[in-house]
Amino acid sequence: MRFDVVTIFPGMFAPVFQQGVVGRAIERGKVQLHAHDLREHTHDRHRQVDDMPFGGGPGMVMKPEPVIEAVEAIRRENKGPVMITEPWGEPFDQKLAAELARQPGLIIVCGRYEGIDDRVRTALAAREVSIGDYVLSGGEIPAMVIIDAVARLVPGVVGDPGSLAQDSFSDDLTGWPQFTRPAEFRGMTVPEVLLSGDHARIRQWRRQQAAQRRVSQTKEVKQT
Ligand code: JEW
Repeated sequence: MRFDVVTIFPGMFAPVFQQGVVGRAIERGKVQLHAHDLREHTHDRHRQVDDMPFGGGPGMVMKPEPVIEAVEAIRRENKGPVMITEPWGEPFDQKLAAELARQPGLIIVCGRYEGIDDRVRTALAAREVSIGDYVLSGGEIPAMVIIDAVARLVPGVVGDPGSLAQDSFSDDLTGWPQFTRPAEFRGMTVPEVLLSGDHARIRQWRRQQAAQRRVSQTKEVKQT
């Protein structure tokens, strides 16, 4: 699967995706990631990517021409859908990640400043996606979140298919408490059941703990 990102900060992506599961997938050719510098698609001496908002107001807006020219160039190589990360977009969740993982690729445009001229969305039939309800300073980190979540669903990216199945199983994103050696650390012990070797009891304990985690997480959300 091929990911193309359009950004004014292309250097942000390599250090993140040189590491870990996705980094290995890139090395093995399962995933391709290209971060394109938006400024390479300007034609003026100042390589200007932003301008003042029509109607007035604070800040700057990303100009449409460089973004559209960048995406048109990328589209010759990447036939996937165009996405724009925006705080008001369609919520990004595991179900959407699974849907996007079936595409041949994704083209993600990262906004900065006060956002992108809305004609970009219209002209490119772009899908607006949000990773959550908080204010960020740009679309690069949301793009990384989407790439990470989608890339690990590409066949062969996650080494042990068992851990993948467990993640995407029935929206159970919680999991159970994990422990490793030592069995006792500063007086804190590991639940006896996990040392028992009784796999039926372990399975039952994990299911029950995961359910309990979901309940306590829901309570915390309600309190705020
Ligand atoms: C996000 C792209 C580009 C995505 C998620 N927040 C905010 C905001 C900004 C400008 C104007 C109005 C609100 C900052 N911003 C972005 C924020 C994505 C851009 C500019 C983004 N949160 N924030 N989930």
